Amino acid sequence: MATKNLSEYVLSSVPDGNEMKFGIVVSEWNYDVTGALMRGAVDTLKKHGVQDEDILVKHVPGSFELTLGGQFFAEYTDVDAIILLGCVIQGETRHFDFICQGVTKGATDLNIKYNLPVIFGLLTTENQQQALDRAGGRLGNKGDEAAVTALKMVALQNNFEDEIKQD
Ligand code: DLZ
Repeated sequence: MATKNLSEYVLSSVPDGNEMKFGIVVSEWNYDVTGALMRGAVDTLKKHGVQDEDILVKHVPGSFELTLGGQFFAEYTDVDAIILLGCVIQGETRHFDFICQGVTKGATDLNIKYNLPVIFGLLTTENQQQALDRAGGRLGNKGDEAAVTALKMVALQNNFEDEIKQD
C-alpha cells in the first residue's frame, strides 16, 4: 500500500490564515523529530498568511503532557486552534500504547470541551527511521499536515459562526 506524502495538499484549498492565531505544543521527547515537526508547522502557517506574532509555541516534557499543554492554551490564551506535536516510538514495554491512548483521548476531549480545533500531530512509529521519514523526510512532514488541518478547521468554525450571525 502506498503511503501518502504528508506535505502534499491542494494549495488552492488551504484558507488564508492572516487573521488567525495558533498555539503549538511541542513534546521534547525525540526532539530531533518533534523539532522538525514544529518547523514544518510554523513554516506552513506562515506560508498561508499567519503572522509571526500569531504563532505561539510552548514545549512540554513528553507526549503524555501534550494534553495539558493544550488545555493551558485553551484556558489562558485566545488562540483559534491548537496543534499538538509529538513522537512516540515503540519500545519493549507497553508504555507506547498507554501514551498513545492517553494523548488520543486527551486531544479528542479538548476539542469537545473547548469547542476549539485541537489538532493531533502525533507520530506513532515502530522505529526512529519511520518517524524521521514523516518529519521532513521522504514521506513529508506531519507538522505541515497538522498546520493545514488547523487552518481548515478554523476556517470551518468561522464559516459556521458567520452563518449563524446571518440568521
Ligand atoms: C517515558 C516515555 C517513553 C518511554 N517514551 C516516550 C516517547 O517515545 N515519546 C514521548 O513523547 N514521550 C515518551 N515518554 C515520556 C512520556 O510522554 C511522559 O513525559 C512521561 O511518562 C512523564 O509523564
